[in-house]
Amino acid sequence: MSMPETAQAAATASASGTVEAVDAAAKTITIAHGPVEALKWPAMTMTFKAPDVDLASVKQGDQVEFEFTSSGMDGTITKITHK
Ligand SMILES: [Cu+2]
Repeated sequence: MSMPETAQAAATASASGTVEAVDAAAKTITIAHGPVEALKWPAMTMTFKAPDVDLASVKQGDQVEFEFTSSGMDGTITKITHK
């Protein structure tokens, strides 16, 4: 199955890292993540939007793997699982 690539502004990538903070009110998760080769990102700590994630399922210190879409340095997590 192939997805049409028309109008696909956002890139999808996956990464793993450690949860540094969860903000349930803002619906964001801050993660210290490893390098993301697909996007040529170095390892860093950044805050991702997570509007569709069950934030009760993650907490500070969790080791996670996650998928996200990015538009520049603006990332939105679409899926997150514990390692
Ligand atoms: Cu980053």
